[in-house]
Amino acid sequence: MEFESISAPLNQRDVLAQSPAQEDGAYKLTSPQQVAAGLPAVLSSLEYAMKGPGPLKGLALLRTLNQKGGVDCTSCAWPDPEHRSLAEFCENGAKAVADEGTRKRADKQFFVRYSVEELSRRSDYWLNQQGRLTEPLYLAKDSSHYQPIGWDQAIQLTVDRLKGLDNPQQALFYTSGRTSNEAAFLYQLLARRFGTNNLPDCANLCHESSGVGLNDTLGVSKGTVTLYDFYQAEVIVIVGQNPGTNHPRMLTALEKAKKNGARLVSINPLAEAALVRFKNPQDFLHPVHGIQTLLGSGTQMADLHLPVRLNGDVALFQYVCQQLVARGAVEKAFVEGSTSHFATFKAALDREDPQQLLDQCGLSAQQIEPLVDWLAQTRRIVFCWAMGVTQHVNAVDNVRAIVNTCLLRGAIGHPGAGLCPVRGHSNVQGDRTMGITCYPKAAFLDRLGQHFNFTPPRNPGLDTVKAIEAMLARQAHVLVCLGGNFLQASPDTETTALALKHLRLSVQISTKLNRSHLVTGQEALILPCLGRTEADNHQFVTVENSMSIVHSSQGRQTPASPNLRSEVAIVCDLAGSLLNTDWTPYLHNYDRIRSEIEAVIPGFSDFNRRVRHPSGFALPNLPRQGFFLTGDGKAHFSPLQAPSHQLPAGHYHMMTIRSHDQFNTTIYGNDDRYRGVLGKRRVIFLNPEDAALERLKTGDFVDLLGEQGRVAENFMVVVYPIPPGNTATYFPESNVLIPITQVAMGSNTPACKSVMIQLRRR
Ligand SMILES: Nc1nc2c(c(=O)[nH]1)N[C@H]1C(S)=C(S)[C@@H](COP(=O)(O)OP(=O)(O)OC[C@H]3O[C@@H](n4cnc5c(=O)[nH]c(N)nc54)[C@H](O)[C@@H]3O)O[C@H]1N2
Ligand SMILES: Nc1nc2c(c(=O)[nH]1)N[C@H]1C(S)=C(S)[C@@H](COP(=O)(O)OP(=O)(O)OC[C@H]3O[C@@H](n4cnc5c(=O)[nH]c(N)nc54)[C@H](O)[C@@H]3O)O[C@H]1N2
Ligand SMILES: [Mo]
Repeated sequence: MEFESISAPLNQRDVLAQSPAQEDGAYKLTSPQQVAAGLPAVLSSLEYAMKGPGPLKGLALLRTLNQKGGVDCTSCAWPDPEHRSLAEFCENGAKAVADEGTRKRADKQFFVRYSVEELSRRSDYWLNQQGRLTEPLYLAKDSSHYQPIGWDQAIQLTVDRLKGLDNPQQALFYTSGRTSNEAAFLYQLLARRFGTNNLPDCANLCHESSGVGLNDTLGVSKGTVTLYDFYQAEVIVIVGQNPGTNHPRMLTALEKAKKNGARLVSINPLAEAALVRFKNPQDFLHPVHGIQTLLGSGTQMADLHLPVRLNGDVALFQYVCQQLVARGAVEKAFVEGSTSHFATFKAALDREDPQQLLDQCGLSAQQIEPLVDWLAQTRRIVFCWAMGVTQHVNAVDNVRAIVNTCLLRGAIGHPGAGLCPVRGHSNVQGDRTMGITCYPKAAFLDRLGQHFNFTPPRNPGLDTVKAIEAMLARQAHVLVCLGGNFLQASPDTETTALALKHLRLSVQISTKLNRSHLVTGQEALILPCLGRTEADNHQFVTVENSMSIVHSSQGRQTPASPNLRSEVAIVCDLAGSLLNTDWTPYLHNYDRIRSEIEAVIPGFSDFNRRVRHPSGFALPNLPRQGFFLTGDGKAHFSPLQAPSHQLPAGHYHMMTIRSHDQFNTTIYGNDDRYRGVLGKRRVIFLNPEDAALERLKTGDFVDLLGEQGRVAENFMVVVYPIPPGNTATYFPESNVLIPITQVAMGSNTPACKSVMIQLRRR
């Protein structure tokens, strides 16, 4: 290659790793909303669809979203119902496709105009607003600007740098969860044939704790319910999840469950709007219900809200289990026949002092009593959870505590019951099924090696946190990212930025500009790819939703630029020169990739025929039928001890959460309508008593001080109903405060929901 080879120690570009702390523009505060969705959601969907792609394309995009034979929504992994509405999308799904379908372009001229340093001084919101990437781009060592590069050269440069490594363990292959099954399968094969299991992914930052907790106890790392179970359930417990913003279509299922008589319980430090009341936007399409919905006050959602203190969930569930045991509500036949380790669990439970458990979770016995009553009355219970459970130091114990409660009531293995970790990214579960993991099971590697006639690496690879540590220690030199925004999704922003700057080469396969394109290795490449809504040479791809249904997704929009390639094509091109193999037959016919998947991964028999069924097909799920894949074939109870949280005076626990106008690190807008904060993201939600103690009021400004000198500057105080001692900020602005060493035991997921901070008035 003509590009010079690299030896210099660190990329010295003066780039900002964080979105600038100065936010301009007016802001407005309203009281937190009680009703989610409704007319404002419909109007917001239309506004985004019109504004980004324009009216015609906007409506065309919405029309095919989540329809049979259409496009799988790129927002969340919530499943599609069998009978679909004409508008089977939500406000945030509309934002996601509008964002991808935007008319704006960050093209060649754009990158001539702005240096990387200048771009880094713009906000994350502004970066995303610049539109779709159109050409492959190269940032040479010590140069200030990206420059266009041909596809062949870009691929060759990546391959040269990979081949130049001392050993394959110095390469990292990250995946975000939007990648199709087909691209994911080939990508992990590429990494393993190259010789490494270094396949960190966004699930390491997300539901890894669920995977570990469920695998330990049930022998599978996925949930056990289908949508049908929601409709049959008598109690649905939603822990640490904000579905109104992050899984809005779940509300339709919850509404139906409520109509069928289910009781909903929300366990959450915040009274999130959608769990209070909901107006189904799909009802607006109905001639009679439309008017009723418009005029009415919506469906009451949670029958009980338990404002648990941050990370008080183990204490709460231990208390609930004690109460169930005391009432004789243990489902004896199930516990004796289908579970093991009950005695050790019970012994640990007996050691817990009930009053201390109540103190730890910050709730009274009276508050919790209805939950115990309802759980004691039925075995048709569904437990749902998301990031409020999985992003704590003891997150795996959180999951085990939920499983214990579920097993005690025998709430698994029959309709209307089970465990439901609600996945985030639309194909994060599918990517894992395809082998995107740094901890592959031996049986999977055996089949992969046999089928493709090679010896896969057996040593475990690096997860996302370990990958950052390896970059810091200069033990990893090339990072390839299939989607995502590695810098802003990871904790400890400045540390992660330093790690990235140690790289020789960083390669981002992306649709839109983000900060990971600016804080790079000495050399960097941007390889622009098709989005899921765009036509890919008449091919369809497949995805797996949160309930293990595999189905097709086919984009039909004209690609944002003629110079984009599909993710599959990019992986095939890389394989061509890296492995000296010809993968073009895969590229020309994705059925061939699916045949390989069928040969390697159980549950995919007759894949190409079955996936052509308009609703797709369900992967086998034995725990759902009451068969557990643990060593002894039983579901395991876990002995637990609730953690205690003694914070030094003047310290607070901070959770980092999503606003209503973002998808992870993609900021669509600066509003969080449901929580009543408009036009501002650098805010900290503070309990009224704590605010009084600190002599702070809404509108005051503070700096947030983390451990070991970490600082996030210039946050506006919003006094808010949140438990005392707890605070909340939006991710990724406050990621700088999360120590890279603060991770969940057992899953190594960054503990983004209990960061210790102090406040400093400005
Ligand atoms: N529009 C939109 N949709 C999305 C995303 C997005 O960013 N935008 N992201 C996608 C992804 S990748 C994911 S993983 C999901 C995330 O979906 P969520 O998990 O709903 O996302 P968070 O905003 O992190 O919200 C966490 C919730 O847990 C609560 N919580 C925090 N700590 C605790 C605790 O200790 N105990 C309890 N009981 N509750 C707690 C918070 O108050 C908050 O309501 O959403 C997916 N869908
Ligand atoms: N503090 C804190 N940090 C967190 C979290 C938190 O709650 N708090 N949540 C964590 C969670 S749950 C997750 S899942 C991670 C998310 O981590 P990631 O998945 O790495 O991040 P995203 O923001 O989803 O990635 C957005 C980028 O993906 C690219 N992209 C979008 N669509 C496509 C596509 O179709 N193909 C390709 N190749 N690229 C595409 C765009 O360039 C866009 O800028 O963040 C984690 N980080
Ligand atoms: Mo996620």
